[in-house]
Amino acid sequence: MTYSAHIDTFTRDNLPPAEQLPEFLFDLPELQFPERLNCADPLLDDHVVQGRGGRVCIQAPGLRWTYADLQERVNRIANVLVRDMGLVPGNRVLLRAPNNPMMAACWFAVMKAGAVAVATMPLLRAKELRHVIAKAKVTHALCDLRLAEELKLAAAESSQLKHVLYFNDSSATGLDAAMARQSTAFSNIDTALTDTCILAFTSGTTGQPKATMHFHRDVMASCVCWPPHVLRPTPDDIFMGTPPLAFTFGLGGLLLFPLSVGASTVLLEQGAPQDLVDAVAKYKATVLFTAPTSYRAIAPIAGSLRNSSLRKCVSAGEALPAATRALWKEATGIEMIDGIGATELMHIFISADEAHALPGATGTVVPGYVACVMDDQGKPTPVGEVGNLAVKGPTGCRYLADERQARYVKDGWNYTGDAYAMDGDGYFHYHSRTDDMIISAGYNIAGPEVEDALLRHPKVAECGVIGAADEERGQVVKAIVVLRAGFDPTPETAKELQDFVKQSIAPYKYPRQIEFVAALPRTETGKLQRFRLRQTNQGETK
Ligand code: 3UK
Repeated sequence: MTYSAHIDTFTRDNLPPAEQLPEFLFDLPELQFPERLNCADPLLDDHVVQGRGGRVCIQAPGLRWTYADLQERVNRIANVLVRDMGLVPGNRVLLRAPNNPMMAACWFAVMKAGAVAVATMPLLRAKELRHVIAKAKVTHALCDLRLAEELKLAAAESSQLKHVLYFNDSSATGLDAAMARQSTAFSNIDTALTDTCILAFTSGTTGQPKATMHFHRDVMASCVCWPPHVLRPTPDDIFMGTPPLAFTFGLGGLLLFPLSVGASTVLLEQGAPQDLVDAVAKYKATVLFTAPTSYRAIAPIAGSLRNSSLRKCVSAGEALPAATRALWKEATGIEMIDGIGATELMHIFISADEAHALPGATGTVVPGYVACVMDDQGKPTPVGEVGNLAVKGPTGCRYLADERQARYVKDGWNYTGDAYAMDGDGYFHYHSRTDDMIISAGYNIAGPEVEDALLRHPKVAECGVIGAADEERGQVVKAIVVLRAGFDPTPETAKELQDFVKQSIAPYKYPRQIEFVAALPRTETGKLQRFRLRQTNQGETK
C-alpha cells in the first residue's frame, strides 16, 4: 500500500474507483512534487524559515498579521485540535465563518494536523449543514461564534461530530482561550502528497451537493499553474475580493495564491460594492477577485480605482459578458483577467491575462492543462463548432462516494458541463451550460449571448435569459430583466429592449418575452440560478 499519514482512513476509503478517475498530467517541471508533502510547509512555514516572517501576510479591519503572527496562531490552533479535541490525521474538520483571519488560521491548522478541511459557506442553514456533516462524516468543527446557531442545530443530530469550538469568542470555553493555553510550536504531520486535505462541496444547483476531494498535491498544483503563468503576482501584491474561502475560487485567490508567493491578503467580511471600493483605497489593494455581476455592480462607483493601486482584476464563477468587460475598462481603465475554474478541478484552467484578453472569449488553456471541445460521442469537434468542454491536467474530479463521478469523468477527461467552441487561435468561447441551451423552433440559442446583447443597453442593470415553454416553438427566448434605477418597467421599455437586441445579434435570438423583476436569484458565489428562473416560469414553486 502507498504511504499515507491518515490514521482515520475515511477519505482514502471513499475515493472513486480507479477506473473512474480522470487522467492526471504532470508534465511541467514545477509539477514535480516530493512524495511527502504538507501544503502548510511551502505556503506558510517556509516563509518564516527563510526569513520572511516579518512580512505582512493577512490584513482585516483593525488587524495586521505577519507571516510569523499567522504561524504562531495556526500552531496554537493545531495544538488545540490535537491535544484538546483528540483529532487524529484524516479526521474531517468543518470550518464555518465569514472571510476573516481566524477562518484562514483554522484552515492552515487543519492542514498542519494532517486532517481534512470541510469549509462551508456562511449562509448555509442547518438543513444544508446536516448534509455536509453526514456526507463528509465530520468529526470536529471550528466555527465563528456569530454563525453558531445553525451549526448547533445541525450538530445536535450527528453521532460522530462531537468536538466543536467557537472562535472570535471571548469566553473561557472558546477557541481563543484554548489557544492561549497552547504552545506556539507544532511540527507538521508528514502527509503524503496524495493525502486528501480538503473536501470542497459543489454548489449543487441540481440534486444534493457533491463533495470533491483534493490532495495536498492538488493545492500546490493550483498554485503553480494559473497564478505564475497568467496572474503573475509578485511578493508585493495585496490581494482582495469577495468569494468565500469555502469556495475554491476564494480559497485560491484570497489565501493560497497570495501566500504561495509571499504576498499578502486582505480578508473582508463584507463585499458590497462600496465596501470594496473603500477597501481598495484603504489597504492599497493591487489584485481583485470577484464575479462578473459584482464588477458590473461596482462599475458605476469605480471611478476612483482608475490610476489607483489596483492593477489586476480577476473575474470567474460565471461567463464574463463582453459588455461587462467593456464597462469595467471604461470605468477603471483596467482590462480584466477572465478565467473558468471549477470546484472539481480546484481552480482556473482556461484564462487569458490582460494583454491577451479577447472580449467574449474566456481565454486559452492554462499551462499544465489540456482542453478540448468534444461532440456527444467524445470526439473532438472541428474548429469553431460548439460542443462539450473536456479538460485534463494536474488536478481533476474525485467525488467522495458519488455515482455522479461517471458523468463528470469519461475516457479520462473531466467534462465540466459547459458548451464551448474553440477558434483557430486556441481561444475558448463560452456558449452556455450544456443543459441550459435554449432550443426554439429548431434553433439552438445560448442564453449568455442574448444576455450580453441586453447588458449593452443603458437601462439594463442585470438580466437572465432562459427558454420558456411554448406550444408552437417548443421554447421561446425569455429575458428576466432588472432595470437600472430611474427606469420604468413598461411595455414600451420591453419593446425598446427587444428592438435593441434584434439590431445587435441575429433577430431570431431576440427575447420574445420580457419580464421585469427587482432582483435575480443568485448563489453565494455570484452565479445566476437559471434553474430557479425556469421553475418560476413553469409555475412551479421556488
Ligand atoms: C462556470 C464559468 C464561464 C462554468 C470556480 C474559478 O466557478 C467555479 O467553480 P464552480 O464549481 O462552477 C464551475 C462552473 O462555473 N464558470 C466558472 N467560471 C467561468 N463559465 N466563464 C468563466 N470564467 O459553468 C463552470 O463549469 O462553482 C471558478 C476558480 C475556482 C472555482 N471553483
